[in-house]
Amino acid sequence: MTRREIEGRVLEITRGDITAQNDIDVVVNAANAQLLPGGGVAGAIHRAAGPDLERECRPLAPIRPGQAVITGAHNLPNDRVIHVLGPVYGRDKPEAELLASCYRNALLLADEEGLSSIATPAISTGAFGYPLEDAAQVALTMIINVMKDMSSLELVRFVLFSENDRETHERVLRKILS
Ligand code: AR6
Repeated sequence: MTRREIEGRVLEITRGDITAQNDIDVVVNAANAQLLPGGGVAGAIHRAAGPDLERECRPLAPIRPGQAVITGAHNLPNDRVIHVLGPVYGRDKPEAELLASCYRNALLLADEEGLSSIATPAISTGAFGYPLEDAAQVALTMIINVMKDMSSLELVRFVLFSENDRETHERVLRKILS
């Protein structure tokens, strides 16, 4: 885990499971448009949260690429879940803008809700096929940009599923900050 102070806020990069962030107020779901369980992050989040999450999601669907909606977290160890729809790489364009919007909208929504910490996986880099290093560049640039506008949010944690993905994000962050 690495921890950096940026604009008086904390940015962490760590390897882990998005459903096991016990000390975090809100976790981000890499959702599908219908806000259904599916695979990857969405599958893991719905499994851990239980069927009431799907029930709460139903009237909020469908969502568009870049959009963020918030629900309760049910059996997850958090207060809330923010569901974002990342772009499908090669199909939803412009993909970098849409991916950046996911992070921007998720962070601003959490801030509006008065939450103090958020954890996010690497949106669009699994089933949606966004190349990891390009996605990391887009995500970290936008997160750093939004940090100066945050009022209640004090901690943003990027949770990567593999050591290789964590190292890539760490390297990209060093490059952005240098
Ligand atoms: N914790 C943290 N990261 C994870 C976890 C986890 N438990 N599981 C996977 N990852 P994906 P997408 C990583 O496919 O690309 C779903 O089926 C994974 O290694 O979950 O936005 C939905 O229903 C990858 O780096 O999200 C949608 O249809 C990243 O999280 C579609 O996939 C995102 O992988 C969304 O695709």
